[in-house]
Order: sequence, then C-alpha cells, then structure tokens
Amino acid sequence: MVEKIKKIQQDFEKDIQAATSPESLEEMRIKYIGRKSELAAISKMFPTLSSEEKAQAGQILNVCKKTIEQELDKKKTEIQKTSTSKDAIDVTIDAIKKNIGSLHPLTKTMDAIVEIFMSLGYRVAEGNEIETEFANFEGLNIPLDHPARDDFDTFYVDKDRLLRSHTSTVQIRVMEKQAPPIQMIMPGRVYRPDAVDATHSFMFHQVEGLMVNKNIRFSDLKGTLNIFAKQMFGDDVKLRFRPSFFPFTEPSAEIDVSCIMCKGKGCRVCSQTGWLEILGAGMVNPKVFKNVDYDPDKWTGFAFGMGVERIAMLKYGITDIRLFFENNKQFLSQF
Ligand code: 2U9
Repeated sequence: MVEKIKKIQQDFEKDIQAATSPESLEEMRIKYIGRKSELAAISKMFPTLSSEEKAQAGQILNVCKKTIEQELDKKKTEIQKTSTSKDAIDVTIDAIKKNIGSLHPLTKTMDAIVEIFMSLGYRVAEGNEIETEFANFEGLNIPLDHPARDDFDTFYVDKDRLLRSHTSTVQIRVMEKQAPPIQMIMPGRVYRPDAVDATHSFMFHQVEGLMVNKNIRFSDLKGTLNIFAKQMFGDDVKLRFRPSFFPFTEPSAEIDVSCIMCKGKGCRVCSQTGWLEILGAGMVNPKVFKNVDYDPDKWTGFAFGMGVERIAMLKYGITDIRLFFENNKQFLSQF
C-alpha cells in the first residue's frame, strides 16, 4: 500500500510539470485527491488494515495528500501570474485612470456671463445660426448701401440666407414675436469673413443683451454694465464709456474696463493705456424699434454686446484666439 501511495505521488509530480492552465489543474485535483481518486479508494480500505499498517500507511497518505494540495495551490498562483488567458486578472496592476474632461474655457466664460445677467433678471434667448438678410442687416438699420455693412459682413449660404454675423438677429426675432417689456441676453456663435490671426477668427462667440421698457435711460445701461464688470473682473474695476457709432444704437459707446493686470497703471497687456476694451453698447435706435413695429415714442431701451473670446482671453491671460479652437489637450486641461 505504501508503495502504491508513493507511486501516486510520483505520477502526480510528473503530471503537474505539464499543467499550464487553471482547467488542467482542476482536472488533476479531481484525479489525485477527488472523491473518486486512487487515494480516496485507498482511504476506504483502511478499516480492513491492521493497526500497525494503518499507522504507517496513514501517515504517508496524509503527507501525500497535503503535498499534492500544496503543490496544486502553488502552481495555480504561478499560472495566474504568467497566464495570458483572457480571464486572467493581474490585481497588482495600476487602475486605469479615467480621463475626466472639463468645460471648455469659452463655455465657462459664457456660463459666467450668462449667470451674472440671469441674477439681474435677464432671460436667455437663442436663435438660428443661418439667418435672413433682414434679421442680420436691414432690421438692425444696416441697409445694403450703409458703410457699416462691411463691419458686419458675413458668409452667404445662398442668395437669401447667411451665417449670422452677430446674435442681434435673435433680438430682432424676439421683438417681432413679443411685445415689451423685454429683458434678455443672447449668447451664441457668430461668423465673419475675417483673416485668422492671434485676435481674429472667422467664427467666434458673443453675448448680447437687450432691455426694453418705459423710461429706460442711459444711466440704466451704465449701472447694469458696472455691476456686470465688477462681478466678472473684480470689485475694484472701473468702467470708461467712449462715444462710438453703431447703426442699431444711438447714442453708442465703446466701454473699457480698467486694466485687470496692472489695475490701470499701464502695462504691456493694456498697451500702457490702463484700459481694456470689453463691450459695445448704446440706446436702441428708434429706427430699429420701427422695423419691428414697436412704438419708439412709447418704448426706450438699451443694448450691449461683447465677444466671449475677448473676455476669456483677458480673464485667463490667453494671447492667441486660435488656442480656443485647436483641441490641444495640454491647453484645454488647464481649465
Ligand atoms: C438690437 C439693438 C441693438 C447690440 C450691440 C454692440 C453694441 C457691440 C460688439 C462687441 C464686440 C460685437 O463681438 S463684438 O465684436 N458689439 O459693440 N452690440 S450694441 O445692439 C443691439 C442689438 C440688437 C435689436
């Protein structure tokens, strides 16, 4: 019997060398120490043995079983470490880091602008990027022969349709549909046939605003934009209104904020002027009100517009507008 057990162990030692998969190890476990194994059959014969034989064979049997169990376990660990089978899992490998994205700096800037105006009671309106000549030009008092038409020139989709060159088209659409009072902002993408350089792009983003009611005055515009600038750039900024011209507003102004880099002392960013231009604005031209059937004797209003790229460049110190559109992960991951 002892010889038999030793033979089983020898066979096992040979077999286990050849085992290469968890499946073949399981087969071996069944074959050598399973319920129907030779060792199990030997155990069953024990009651027929003398007590001397029992003691001798019993010890060898136990050692043999234990050795087989241990070697199966050892081999199993080895196989798991080196296995290339598809269900092998290496629990020691680093977890795969998920690439969690972040909002685009333009989206963040646009959201921040919209948030400020919403806190002042403005609603958001959006429109189409493909528009009519009336909504983009004539409605806004920019007739075909007007010299300012060039400033708002755009791409044509066909004879009658174009890509909007400002989101003012949305104001026209809102006013055509809805009577005053109006208090709305219009964020969105616009297009202009500008040559691309560090500060120009053929596509960019605007947020425009419109307030129409009875007795709206220029001082309302000043107060509103003051609150906006302080919330956007900090409580210590000052605003400067310079007279300007837009066909859709009268009077019109371009608005500067005291330089957020040097606090107005003069630096490279503000070209030593102490001021940064951030907005255009004015009182809605009565001709625009007539174009949408509002009575200019009854209603007055102000409007403003800003380029989101410009605001984002100032806020984050970005010097090239092209960075916003190149999908450069190294740039984008900073925000
Ligand atoms: C209506 C009436 C008036 C919107 C206005 C500006 C002045 C302006 C520029 C800022 C930088 C465009 O992105 S930019 O190049 N915008 O200066 N926009 S007033 O005035 C309106 C709009 C709609 C019906």
